[in-house]
Amino acid sequence: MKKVPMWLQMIAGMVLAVIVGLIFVSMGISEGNWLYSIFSFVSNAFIRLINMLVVPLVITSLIVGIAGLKDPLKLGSIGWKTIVYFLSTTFLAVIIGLILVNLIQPGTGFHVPSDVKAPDSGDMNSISDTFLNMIPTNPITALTETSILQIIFFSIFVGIAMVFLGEKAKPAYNFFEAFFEIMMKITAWIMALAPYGVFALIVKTICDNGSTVFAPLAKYMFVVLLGMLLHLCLVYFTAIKTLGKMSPIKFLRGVAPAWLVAFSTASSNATLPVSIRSVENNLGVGNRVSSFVLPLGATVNMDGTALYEGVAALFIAQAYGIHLGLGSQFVILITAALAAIGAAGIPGAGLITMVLVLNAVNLPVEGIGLILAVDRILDMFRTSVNVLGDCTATVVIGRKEGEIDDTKAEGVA
Ligand code: DAS
Repeated sequence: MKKVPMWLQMIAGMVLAVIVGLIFVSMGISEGNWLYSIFSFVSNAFIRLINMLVVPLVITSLIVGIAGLKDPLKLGSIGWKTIVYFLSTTFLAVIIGLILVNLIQPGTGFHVPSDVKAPDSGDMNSISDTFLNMIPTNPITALTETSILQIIFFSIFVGIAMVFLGEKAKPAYNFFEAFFEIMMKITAWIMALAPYGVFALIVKTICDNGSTVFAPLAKYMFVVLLGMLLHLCLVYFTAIKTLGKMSPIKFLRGVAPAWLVAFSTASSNATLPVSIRSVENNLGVGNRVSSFVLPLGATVNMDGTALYEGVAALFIAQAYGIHLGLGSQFVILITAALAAIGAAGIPGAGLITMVLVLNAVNLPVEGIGLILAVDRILDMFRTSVNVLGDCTATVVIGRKEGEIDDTKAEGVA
């Protein structure tokens, strides 16, 4: 019998969960009822499992991704251009997301009952504190206290040092690589539980908030998708045209195999072989560029995820009726970018690192329950944007390095 596609299973599960949730609401089932307790237990357990992954997955993904560059010479002209391009597009993505979520306010008017206190309103010195607090005075306490920004900061240093140490760091690289494989296996198991976790969360969320939850969720999805579309048109197409000296339509057609695989797998890592083949065979990008930019990009360049993290954090704040000042939103800008850098190229990674953005501005981690129901659908779109961002980088840097053979791209025109 033909396997039902994942996306169809997901939508069917969500519809069923909504029906069950509405039946529970009509029966007056709420907190205190044994049925409600079962769904509450399953959803809380699932959120705790996601929390469990954050630290080990971020550490191993970053160290292996950066140390995997192997050749410090690659950190030469290609390296620095790539890092500047990656950081610029990531911050632009978060800025686009923050502008939209402040303008459209998808979570406003939908108050989740909670005694969560509003974080201190951000002011200028909290911005310098954000940067200072990123530097761990003790990496071990950063681990035990789950100071994710400090963990990311330290992991990036470890990865770069391993690149320069080369063979001397081989044992460490082998350890972290094996640990990353272990973490990806555990993540895959936990993500396999997602349909059950999402089902329980939808039922619990409807029991807690009634059917009023749909409109804000739909608006939240609209803001994320609109933000990614704007990022594609305003940032990527401009970069491809002005810096890559290539037609955006030719580019999109050339990398179509990559973003289609990214959409269906929701995994940048799984798409990597297709991305490399697409930019080399269809756009004429040289292997010297693609073999550096794409593997690094699949690990640290996730513009779709960064935009999503910024929007989701503010949506949760709005839903809890918490006003975040400019300083706090600046903290979100930095942490959403770092959360995207720390996210692994596997399904659900963006949701996992979401925890650090919420922690950074004292937002309740349970807020993830509000967005989890639609996360897998958004993951497919944000992974597509992540992969597209990596591919635009190869065209822009390839052009700067004189590593694009336009004759190869002719057939794609
Ligand atoms: N699924 C991740 C990726 O592979 C992105 C995310 O979870 O945000 O890029």
